[in-house]
Amino acid sequence: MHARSVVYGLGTFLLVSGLYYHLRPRWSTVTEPRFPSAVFGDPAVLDDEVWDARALKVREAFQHAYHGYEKYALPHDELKPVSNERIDNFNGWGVTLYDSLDTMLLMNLTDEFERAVAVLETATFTLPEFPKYKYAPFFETVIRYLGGLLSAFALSKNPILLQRADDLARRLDPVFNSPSGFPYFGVNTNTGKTHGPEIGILAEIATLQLEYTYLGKATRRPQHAKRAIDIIHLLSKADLSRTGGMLPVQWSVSTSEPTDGHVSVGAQADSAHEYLLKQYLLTGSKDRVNVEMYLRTTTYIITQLMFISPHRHLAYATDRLSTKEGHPGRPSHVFEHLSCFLPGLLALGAHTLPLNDLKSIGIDFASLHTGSVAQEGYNKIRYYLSDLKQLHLWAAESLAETCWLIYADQPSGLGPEEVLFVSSWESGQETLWIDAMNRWKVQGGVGSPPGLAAKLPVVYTGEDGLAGKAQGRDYSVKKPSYLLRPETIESLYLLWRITGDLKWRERGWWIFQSIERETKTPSGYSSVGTVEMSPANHDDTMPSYFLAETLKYLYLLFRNDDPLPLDKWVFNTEAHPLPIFELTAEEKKRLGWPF
Ligand code: DMJ
Repeated sequence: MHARSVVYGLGTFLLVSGLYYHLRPRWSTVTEPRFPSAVFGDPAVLDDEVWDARALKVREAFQHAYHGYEKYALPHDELKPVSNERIDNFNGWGVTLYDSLDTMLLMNLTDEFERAVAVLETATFTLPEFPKYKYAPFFETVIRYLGGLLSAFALSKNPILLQRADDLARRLDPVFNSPSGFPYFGVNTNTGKTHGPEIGILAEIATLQLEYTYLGKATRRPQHAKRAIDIIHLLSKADLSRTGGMLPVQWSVSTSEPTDGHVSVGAQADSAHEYLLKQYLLTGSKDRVNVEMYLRTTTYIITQLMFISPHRHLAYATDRLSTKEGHPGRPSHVFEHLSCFLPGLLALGAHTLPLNDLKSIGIDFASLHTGSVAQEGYNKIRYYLSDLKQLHLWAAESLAETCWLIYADQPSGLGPEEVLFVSSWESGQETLWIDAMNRWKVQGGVGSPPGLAAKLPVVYTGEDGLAGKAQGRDYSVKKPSYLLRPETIESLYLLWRITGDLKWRERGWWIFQSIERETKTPSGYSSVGTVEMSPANHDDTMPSYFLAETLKYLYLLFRNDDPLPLDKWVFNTEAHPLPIFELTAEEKKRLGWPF
């Protein structure tokens, strides 16, 4: 795999590094030749020692951030890395500590880990007596605290971590006392009083399956596993005909049916789609219900939510505001940083599922697509039915190309929170990626499939934008902040592991250098207000997911060995790895496991 990469990469590099100097964007306000190796993968950087040194740099970055948190913020939630103040925004239980545990274990930071365990040993998970802490938000508490504890237990086997996880889950349990069984938004862990509206948000009601299944197995307690089973049942029996089998964003916690046709892969939805595949993988690839939902969802995403821009041919995934009368609603053409987890998920599905032989796992792909919306999607992928794996991988790689470019296009080298594909939105000349793919196929499939060709960045500052000069990128920056988010790095990591193509690893290194240059403070790393200038302006926040996810995926991307093989571990949505397992017949009986 690597040898092929070397030959391919060398040819491409020689060709394109020459081309770069002739074609580099002269309208750019950043003119230094800083891109070629990151764009195409520099075959000179194949030496394992170089990558080991890079992994060590990330380990140092983690220590810098965590030591700053320990010094100025512990036992509170997060460090404010400019003012050296602290903030409690997730229950005040020290969320950065919990989110960091398994990263410490992976990085072999034994001292930090032991200090952290000494703190959590006495945790009670009761809310401090302030009006601010009326309830613990269920979703964030599960993915960060529970996920962190379970993953650290799986890696260390320290029983205290499992006891804490079990205790926390029991305190959260009243959230399930809704008429349908979907969790309420939050619960007061002192009183058991629940909190939340009638309308539940998809990501918040359907991102618990991995954590509760593993918790049920590890503790041998059926009540935890039942929470996962119930959610899977509710999702699988909902009427999704309006959205072609895709889970919409808003749901009634009374009736467990969707209340709108808004579909998205970004905020408020992302991890629910992610858990369809990952739940299937976690439980040994046996359960048909989740994988069938995943397959319907990805057909919808590939055929209705993926577009390609008119000039630079950038593939992107957007949301549709509402679905009416059996037809997909209008796309917003907003592409969120959060949606950049999708290329990694599609690549993981292409790598792990027998997409070209679904019959081997008892699935008739055609019959999954019932109803007019789903059938329309199935029809659109007709040229690729014999090689669905390749289609999913191309979708993944073309989206990842854009996720990377929206970093490389900025003077800071950091990715904005949201961009708007103006050329599609203003002109109404939107092109679905699958339609472009079908035209390419019909014309003989010559050259790169739409969206896949590597492109040079086009760099503008915010001032250029205000002066109306920032043309020719196909998008405008809608929300210019960079919140130290992990999604693009997560996808780079998965694509590197799955394809072996060096360019994904190089791009990760390029982004890490931007993070070091633009976000580092004397005590940690700070989110920035706008990616459109360098040096970037710090906004004094360091979210715990920076230590849980961003630095972990960077570290794993650069490590030469593979401590978490994808056929043995599944990452929860906060990048906490959980071990893949199969339930024995006896365990299935005890846990009431129906799949
Ligand atoms: C993380 O807390 C999780 O990945 C979540 O699913 C959504 N995104 C944030 C980080 O961006």
